[in-house]
Amino acid sequence: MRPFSALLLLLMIFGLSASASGSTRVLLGLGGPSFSTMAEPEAGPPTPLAELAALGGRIEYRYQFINVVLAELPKEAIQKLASNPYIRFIEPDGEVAAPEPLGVQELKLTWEWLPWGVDRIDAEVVHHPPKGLGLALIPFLLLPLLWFSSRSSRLRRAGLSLSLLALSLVLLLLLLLSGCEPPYIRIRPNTRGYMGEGVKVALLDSGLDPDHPDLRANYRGGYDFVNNDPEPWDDNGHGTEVAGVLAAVEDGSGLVGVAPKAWLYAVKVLGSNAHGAISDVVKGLEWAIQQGMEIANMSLGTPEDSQALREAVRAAWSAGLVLVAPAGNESGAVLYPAAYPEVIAVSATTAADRLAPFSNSGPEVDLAAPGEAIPTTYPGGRYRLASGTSFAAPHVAGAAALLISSGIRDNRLIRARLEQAAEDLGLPKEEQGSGLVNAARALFGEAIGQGKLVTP
Ligand SMILES: [Ca+2]
Ligand SMILES: [Ca+2]
Ligand SMILES: [Ca+2]
Ligand SMILES: [Ca+2]
Repeated sequence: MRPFSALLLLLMIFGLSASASGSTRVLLGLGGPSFSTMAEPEAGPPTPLAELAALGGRIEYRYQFINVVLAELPKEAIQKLASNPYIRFIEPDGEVAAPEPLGVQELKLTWEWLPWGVDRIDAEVVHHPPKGLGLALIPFLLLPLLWFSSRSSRLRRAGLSLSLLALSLVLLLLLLLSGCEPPYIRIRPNTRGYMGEGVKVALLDSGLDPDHPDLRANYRGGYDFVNNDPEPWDDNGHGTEVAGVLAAVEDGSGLVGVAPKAWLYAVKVLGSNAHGAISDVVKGLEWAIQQGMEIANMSLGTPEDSQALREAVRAAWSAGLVLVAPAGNESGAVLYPAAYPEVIAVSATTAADRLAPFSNSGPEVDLAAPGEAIPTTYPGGRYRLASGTSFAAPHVAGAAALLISSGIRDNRLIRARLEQAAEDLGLPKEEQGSGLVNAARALFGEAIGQGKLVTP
């Protein structure tokens, strides 16, 4: 345990959050010097679980991937249990929430729309790398126009036509040799596109509407830790909004997401009010590891540091997951879990490339992404404009999915690529981190791929 002041503070928190029955839910970190759960050490202090039982506590859940248990405990017993040398920490099961929702607006879509954020981070370039042929055709198309509209002499028209023809051929040759070159992206000819095909993304959120026409094809399952059932339906809307940004399908109607063929797994850890328990987020991360997820997007946060969540995030990172979370919407400090080193903290930008006025900022921000007036899916087959860092995070998670579908598997390398390829918006580092995420630069850029690894 930390000094006594911390314990006192803890007791105050417990005093406030304890239920009427006088018992409270805690996360217990087990371990410590010569710890063994097998047997009680002779003439030593009792094992923490034995002492927990003796004090009238009850284990609710034992995590497999970190040495932590979720327990119900009479609040008088907390101080007693905290002095057990085999208990590394004891903390209340705190609350997380989707960052405060901001104004939303219903959308009516008549044809398939490329959302501005997907366009801004050049995900569409990764989906369909420009072949360059279109550009070379322009002079060809100008030929008849020139011929029929020109008042010059036959000879001059023939001369101009010939030079246009030559220009077309030169352009065609250049484009075939070097590929098309939008600013700062160099794409070799015959580069194939990527859409996040089959990349497993866990959305730790309020669930997902599996019947939404723009999500149905990518929904692959999940779990509801709030109601303990295998149907993580969205009774809030937030999770469905996050899902659409990440992986709305390209099907000719509605919207296109950042990774339109990524597989979505809804891990419901937030209830109908978009609030949830730290213990459920930790369960969600355990599920994500066990189910072989490659990315976990956690569009949720809390200002309170939690040792259990910190250890869960570290274990998920070690298991190879790319972890992404929003900075938060309080115009304040970066929330947890985004603030943990293993998690990519994402701030939100506007269409004018400024920091969105609501976005949190600070030294923990790793990347910026579009987060204001983002068109996305909403339960009931609907569409909405949503604002918040919650919708910036899935831009980054989607870009990671595009990288994974191109064959890059190492989460350290994926993160390094995303950060090295980010576009400097000229904002302070506290606001943009490494810069605005850019999927095309991360995949096709020249200045990258040198294998510099990020080790948080
Ligand atoms: Ca673009
Ligand atoms: Ca359910
Ligand atoms: Ca669509
Ligand atoms: Ca971080």
